[in-house]
Amino acid sequence: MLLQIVHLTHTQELHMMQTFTVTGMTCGHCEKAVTRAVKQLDPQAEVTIDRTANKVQVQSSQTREKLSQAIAEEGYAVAA
Ligand SMILES: [Cu+2]
Repeated sequence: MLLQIVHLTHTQELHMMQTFTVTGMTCGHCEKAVTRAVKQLDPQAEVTIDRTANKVQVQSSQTREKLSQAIAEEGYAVAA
């Protein structure tokens, strides 16, 4: 029973959707750069970007800190 619960939690973690507010994305190339940065960290990640709203949605098993850092290293400001 306990093992089942642990497994379920792990599965949910793998599919965790995280939303970031990212500023500085001015065109399609920026979207590609952010997507590439996330996928370098996690090739399995699903990235959805709404540039006009400064929203980046990432479905990934990586931690919020690592994803945020990857986007910031690409040269875009990530709100806390
Ligand atoms: Cu651009």
